[in-house]
Amino acid sequence: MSHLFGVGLQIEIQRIQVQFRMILAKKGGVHSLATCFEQMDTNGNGLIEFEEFEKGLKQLGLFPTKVQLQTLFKYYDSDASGCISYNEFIAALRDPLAGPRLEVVQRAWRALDKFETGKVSLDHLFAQFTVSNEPMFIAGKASKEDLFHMYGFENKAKEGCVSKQCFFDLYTDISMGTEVTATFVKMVEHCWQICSE
Ligand SMILES: [Ca+2]
Ligand SMILES: [Ca+2]
Repeated sequence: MSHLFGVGLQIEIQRIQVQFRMILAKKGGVHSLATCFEQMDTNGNGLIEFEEFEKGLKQLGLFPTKVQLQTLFKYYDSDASGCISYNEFIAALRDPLAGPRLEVVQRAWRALDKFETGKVSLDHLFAQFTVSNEPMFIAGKASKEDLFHMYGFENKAKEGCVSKQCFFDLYTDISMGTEVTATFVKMVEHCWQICSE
């Protein structure tokens, strides 16, 4: 009996998650994740407590029941510390890369990490990084350095290298903010010069 109840609850929670993701995607993907987190964290301590989580979801038009809310909160709070950190928040809301989106990121990584070491140096990334198709670059609003910085590779690097996991996480975030799959694929192909033709 409790098992059946559990399955029903899981489906409800999935439904809430889908709605939550759709709201965030409409607001602009990964950038809205950061904004959303800040707005939910009303006492500004860098963590989302249970009450903040409940209020925040309500403000977005989501009204889970108390049981759903508790389950959802536990799912987000993966280390069971009693509050949701920013990393936990992002991890819970990420849409995994799939289909052509996953394929193109895999292709980009293979082109960068030719010897399959699982990491690529920042210097090599920067050398391969191509911005000639970026609207901000074309408009003269951002340099190659600016754009590289916007991608956040330096922040993710350890000892001057970006790991495969970081690279995929970064593109998972970018993918969330890019509604059309063809646009995402083209962007990655141009960026790393792996156009298929
Ligand atoms: Ca807080
Ligand atoms: Ca936590």
